[in-house]
Amino acid sequence: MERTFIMIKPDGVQRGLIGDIISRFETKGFSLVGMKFMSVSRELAEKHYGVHKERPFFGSLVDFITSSPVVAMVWEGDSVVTSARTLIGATNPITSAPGTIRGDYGVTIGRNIIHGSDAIETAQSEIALWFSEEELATWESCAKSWLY
Ligand code: RTP
Ligand code: MG
Repeated sequence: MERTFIMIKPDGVQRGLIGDIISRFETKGFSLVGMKFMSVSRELAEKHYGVHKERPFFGSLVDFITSSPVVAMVWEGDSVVTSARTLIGATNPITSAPGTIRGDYGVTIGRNIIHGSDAIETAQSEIALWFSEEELATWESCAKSWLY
């Protein structure tokens, strides 16, 4: 079953959006398999956003992610990587569609509420970076397999 890494960024936590965001993933039909509320070290933030290290916004992005706690999560389900990106919306909240998390709550690109892995391989490396195997709980839904 496919998994993705989702992080509610410091602005999502500060604005009280944790419950709403988790609810959107649950009601869509995905299963939570890992979650922790945590402060992020510079080392972890720099590794997580390593692909952007040459970009002009890298320093301010790392400053922001380490500024206040985040909620790190792993969600599981059919095509969850792509579906999560759809639920989240485009990077710049000014153009994210209404109904998406960023489209409903965001205004500026540097404060866009939430992160989601952008591909299956990225998801695998991000899950391994943020979680140990023991922190992930695999569970069977009591619903029938045809129910989504
Ligand atoms: P994320 O990785 O956080 O889920 O966001 P994303 O895939 O939609 O966008 P990405 O290109 O990976 O950018 C990572 C984060 O960097 C900040 N950013 N600022 N021009 C800018 O100032 C700029 N561009 C990107 C955003 O907060 C973005 O989420
Ligand atoms: Mg990204």
